[in-house]
Amino acid sequence: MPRKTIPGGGWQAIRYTLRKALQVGPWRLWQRMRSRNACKTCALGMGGMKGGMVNEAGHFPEVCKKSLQAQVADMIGALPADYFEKNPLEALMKLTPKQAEDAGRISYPVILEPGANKFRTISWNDALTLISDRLKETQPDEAAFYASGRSSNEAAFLLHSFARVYGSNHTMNCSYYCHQASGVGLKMAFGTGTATVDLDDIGRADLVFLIGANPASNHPRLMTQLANLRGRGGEIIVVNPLRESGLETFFVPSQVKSMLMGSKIASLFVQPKVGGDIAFLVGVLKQLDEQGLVKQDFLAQHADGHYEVLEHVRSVDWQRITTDSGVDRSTINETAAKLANSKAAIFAWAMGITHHQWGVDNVLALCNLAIASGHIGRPGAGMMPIRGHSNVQGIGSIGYSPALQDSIREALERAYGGAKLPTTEGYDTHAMVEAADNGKLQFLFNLGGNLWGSNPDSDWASRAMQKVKTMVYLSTKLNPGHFYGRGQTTLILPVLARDEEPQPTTQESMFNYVRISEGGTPNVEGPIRSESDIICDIADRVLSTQPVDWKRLKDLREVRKIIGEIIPGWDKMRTIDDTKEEFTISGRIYHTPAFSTATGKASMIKTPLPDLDPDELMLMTIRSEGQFNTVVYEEYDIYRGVPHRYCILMAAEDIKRLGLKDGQRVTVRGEAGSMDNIEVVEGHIRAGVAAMYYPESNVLIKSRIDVRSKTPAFKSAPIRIEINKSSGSQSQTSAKSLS
Ligand SMILES: Nc1nc2c(c(=O)[nH]1)N[C@H]1C(S)=C(S)[C@@H](COP(=O)(O)OP(=O)(O)OC[C@H]3O[C@@H](n4cnc5c(=O)[nH]c(N)nc54)[C@H](O)[C@@H]3O)O[C@H]1N2
Ligand SMILES: Nc1nc2c(c(=O)[nH]1)N[C@H]1C(S)=C(S)[C@@H](COP(=O)(O)OP(=O)(O)OC[C@H]3O[C@@H](n4cnc5c(=O)[nH]c(N)nc54)[C@H](O)[C@@H]3O)O[C@H]1N2
Ligand SMILES: [Mo]
Repeated sequence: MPRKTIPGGGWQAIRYTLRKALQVGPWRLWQRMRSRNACKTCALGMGGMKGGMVNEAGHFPEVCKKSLQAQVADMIGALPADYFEKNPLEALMKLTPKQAEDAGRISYPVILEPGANKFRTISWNDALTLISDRLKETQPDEAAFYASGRSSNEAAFLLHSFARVYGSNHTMNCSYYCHQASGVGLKMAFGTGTATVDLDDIGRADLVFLIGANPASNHPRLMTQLANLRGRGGEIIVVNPLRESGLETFFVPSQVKSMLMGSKIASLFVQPKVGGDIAFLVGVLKQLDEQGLVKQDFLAQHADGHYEVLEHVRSVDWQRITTDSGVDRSTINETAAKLANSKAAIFAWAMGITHHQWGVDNVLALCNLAIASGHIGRPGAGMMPIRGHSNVQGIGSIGYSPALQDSIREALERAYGGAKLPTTEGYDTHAMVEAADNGKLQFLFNLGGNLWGSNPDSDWASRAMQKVKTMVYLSTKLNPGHFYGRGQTTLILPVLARDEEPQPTTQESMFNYVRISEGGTPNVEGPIRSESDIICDIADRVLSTQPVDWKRLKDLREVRKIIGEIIPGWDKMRTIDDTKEEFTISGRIYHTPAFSTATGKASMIKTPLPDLDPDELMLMTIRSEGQFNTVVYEEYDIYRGVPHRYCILMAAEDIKRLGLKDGQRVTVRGEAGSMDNIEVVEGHIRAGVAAMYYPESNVLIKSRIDVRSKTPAFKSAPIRIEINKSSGSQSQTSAKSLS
């Protein structure tokens, strides 16, 4: 029997909120939640000048468990002054992600020197001098700058522009491990790489096609929109190998009726195989074509490439489609009928689509379906990648990538007094870690995030990162990446979160909406500094004042003016400090079928079906409701009924086939490594597919990279199950798997 699962939202979410509030004081938490700052968690976006817990449409209250988790986590006390004295490296390496997170806010700079077994405190002056001296000694081509999407547009802009003036284009961000395939695919199809719809469009749609995403736990506020859509008679097609309970019924905490009765979410739940999405999408298109339901007039006027795509779709036979997708013909036909009957459909997706070697093809197959069914370039219809980090889209928009468009580079050179910026393309994230492993990286600067924890093949990531001469982290909290992803010399510098910054900053949501965060006062005491201030100080020490006066750029109004001048669609940023006007970036949302491609038409591009071994057990590494990426807040996963993180979720059929039992401990062997003492949990997952939690399971995964997006296949890793010879305790498993 599958374990008992709990539907999404509801009283448990409210009880959790109350418990969290008591940890830091309800009034104090309320004030923080209501402060005028963009929410720190996902990219759905809320807060900003309209006030905390308000969305861009002005709706209040908007709140979810995650935003509370993140807020409370930043408010708990600081690391004790003697923390590193008491905890040598060896002890730090035994911390689980949750223990590292719970240790407290980093509130003073520390350094780990070559050969030392303990971090020691270091003054800001000494830390910044050491960092700038090391940068001066390093060839710019051997220095890299990673950013996670947690930082502000201003800090990210300062860091990438400093790196380029210094001479390095190795500026990459976490999106290479996240939505890069969406950006690449959307750009190929429509000429822009982000959502083509805004928040209001969800209110206009009558169908949402939700594939490879679990918003019930990862974007809970989207669930209100989905519940409302069902409430007004709309349809939701969910495509996911795992029957996520929150995608069937969700209890929206802010709606009385929903809290009592629950809101139905999926009107059709399709469970494909991992790797079966393209076959399924091609099948739906084939059915539309066979029924004469493809919008031929729309294609003739507004699309390119449709002949080739339709020819391909016709050439794939039904047998292959149903076998490869694992979806039967009647479900494919039902999906096609719902799409054809819809007046306005939105296609929404997340990591279940991008985390594959065929990630870009997955996105293109979705675009093909949207174009051929005419659900693009109209109000209420279009593409909606459900983004991850709260500002991952912003840092990409303002140029945090290994290659700047020529026009932006030239504009930046002009804005920076004629500075000459490098033109060769820098490393993507995976290529950067490979360069480190090949001894080609001397210096690595991390603006937030947990690069080590987000990498596939943890042993490889440890080995590669430990070769780097100087490793610098700007972080709010500790995570295992600081210890396993250490360099020969490692500095951890404490930074303020956005609601603690002395100056306002900005963030961009997944709907291309730029918010202002007003800032505030630090939650904990200590010499904690703002990200942008640290970056300007380093830049000033390395490059002095010519041609750029970095000290002047400490005034973030100046940075916003430059961004407004050089980034297309961001004109309003120039005057935002006077107007306080939050805005939607122009040129990205398509309410008419005029696209940003060279021809102005949407491009349809053929998507081959991946060749997969049908007998292989495929692992998808996923998130639980109680974590935010590599940060673990709670060990259990209530939505899926999984008691702790060292579990493997499997179908009853596979459990039986392999001669296992629910609750049994096994060894899971992947291409890169293995994990012992993993508990088998029976779940509502399709046969042939298993699920485990990221980041712990990254020890198993070999880097199979999608050539176009450079994204590792985190959701299609072949594994084997072995019966445990010896059984140990759970903590031994975690320590072993990490070392
Ligand atoms: N609570 C919480 N919220 C978060 C985060 C978090 O860690 N915790 N992380 C943030 C970030 S950075 C991101 S990118 C997003 C991630 O948000 P999601 O993408 O929703 O998260 P995942 O758990 O990685 O995977 C999502 C779903 O994809 C399904 N899936 C896996 N493989 C396949 C496949 O081959 N085909 C199909 N159709 N489905 C598949 C899984 O069953 C799972 O339900 O969430 C953001 N919000
Ligand atoms: N196997 C597997 N691997 C994956 C994934 C998966 O689904 N499966 N998902 C991938 C995805 S979608 C992503 S986005 C990446 C995540 O990659 P990252 O963005 O690199 O990782 P996070 O876990 O979000 O980073 C957490 C750390 O950020 C720091 N931090 C928090 N807030 C701030 C802040 O305001 N400023 C600064 N400077 N630091 C801050 C804290 O120190 C915290 O410990 O992982 C990827 N890796
Ligand atoms: Mo992400």
